[in-house]
Amino acid sequence: MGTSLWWQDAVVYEVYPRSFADSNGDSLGDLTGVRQKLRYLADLGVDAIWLTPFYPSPLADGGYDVADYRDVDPRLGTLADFDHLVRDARDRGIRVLVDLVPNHCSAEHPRFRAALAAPPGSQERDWFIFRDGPTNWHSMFGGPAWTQVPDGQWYLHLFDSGQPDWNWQNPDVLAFFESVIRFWLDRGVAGLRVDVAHGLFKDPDLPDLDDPDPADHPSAYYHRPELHDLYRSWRAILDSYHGDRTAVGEVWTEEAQTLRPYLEPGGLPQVFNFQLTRVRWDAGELREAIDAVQTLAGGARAPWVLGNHDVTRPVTRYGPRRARAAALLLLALPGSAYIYQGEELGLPQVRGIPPARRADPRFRRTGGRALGRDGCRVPIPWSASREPTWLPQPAWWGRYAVDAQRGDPGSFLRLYTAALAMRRDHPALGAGSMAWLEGGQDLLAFAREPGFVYAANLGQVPVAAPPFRKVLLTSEPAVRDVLIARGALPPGTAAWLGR
Ligand code: TEU
Repeated sequence: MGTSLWWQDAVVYEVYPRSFADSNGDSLGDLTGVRQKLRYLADLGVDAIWLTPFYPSPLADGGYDVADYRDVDPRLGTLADFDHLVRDARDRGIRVLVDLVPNHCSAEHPRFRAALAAPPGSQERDWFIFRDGPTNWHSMFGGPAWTQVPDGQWYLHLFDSGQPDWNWQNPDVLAFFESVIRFWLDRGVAGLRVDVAHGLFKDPDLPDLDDPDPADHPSAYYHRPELHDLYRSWRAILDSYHGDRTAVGEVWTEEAQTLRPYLEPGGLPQVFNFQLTRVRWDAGELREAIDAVQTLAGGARAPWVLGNHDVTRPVTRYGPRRARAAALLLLALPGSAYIYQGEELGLPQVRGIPPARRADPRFRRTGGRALGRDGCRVPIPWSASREPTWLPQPAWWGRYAVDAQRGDPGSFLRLYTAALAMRRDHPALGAGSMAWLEGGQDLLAFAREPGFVYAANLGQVPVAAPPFRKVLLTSEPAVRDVLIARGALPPGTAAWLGR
């Protein structure tokens, strides 16, 4: 479809390194573990991987509390291991993206330690947001967004108290992050995923809010207009490097419209659209959500996402059968798509993690009222013989093991692998356009040129599929015969059709 830049139709696989692959048996995944699984990722057929934070961190928030932006957590490896991973990935045609965490750092970061050691009003404190009294803002993880220090001042942390917010009004903070960005681009990464990209700048007046939980609406701390000059400057850095580097902002919004200013020309190359994580498996809701993205910018600039390390696993949200139909939707939509590790195995959310083993600050800060996100971060079952892992794998985890799924034509892994292979070959897939096809109210169907149709049955009884010449791929193997014999799609299934 005349795609010019690799990221416009890339399938990117999100790796949560501590929960991916453990190369040294210490029950924690590591960078060498990722490198040892590059063959798996190449066979699966992804174009790139995004590594969530692997930097030195006291793990107040799974590594999103960064103590050193330019190093590797010694438990996960070394910078040499990182370079080795990038090199071997390149040899397999896989690009590497790293996570940039600019809204906050770790309370153990040397700059924050220096701020604590310095008096109120000092230059050191000006790297963060210190005040004599708190506002009424709440932390995203529960409880207040401010913590008091011994001399009486308070510092802002939109997330955990171990994650102080940087002061983006301070030019030194800008310069610091430019150097961090260059550090990783110089090491050969293909791009950055920008954490809480709707955060960073706060209203300098730090006002109390009418609603102390404004969710992801524009507010005194989210979606500030100052962001866009910053992102234009980052875009210029990216563009100054060889090889079409990208950056994808993690921008959560209540309404798709709020994404608009991020998608103006010259800003970050991409921002996620989380539409598919926010709506039910309902033809009307999905169609509206997809249209909203298509009208704004399309999936090339606003990649599609079914799940990530922050949201309940798709299999648990939809049920396994519909999650397979959703996977075919994700990979048929125009533009780029992200797959979170384990989605290709159909892993469900793990509910029964013992409280003492839970690591998510949201669990801690809500006194256990919110279970938090550990349930989608349980390490990948590579084989049916379970190994000890930092978040415990349930007894039934082996059922989802990679080695078991490889030989099973009806497995999730085989479906994802087949879909990704077809997506590479089929001229209609990847970037481009789509046109809805009308059918009954339970049919979600669209055509892409040349000659491709996605059709899903979101209802409870069989529906007639749109006219087709050929069945390319079905969410369940048995659906092929039903389509050929009766032209019908059973409930909860989807197909890729040639016409
Ligand atoms: O998540 C961002 C995040 O949690 C918020 O955008 C939040 O979802 C929303 O505003 C609530 O309404 C990122 C990481 O993906 C997550 O794992 C981290 O915990 C978080 O940032 C803090 O770094």
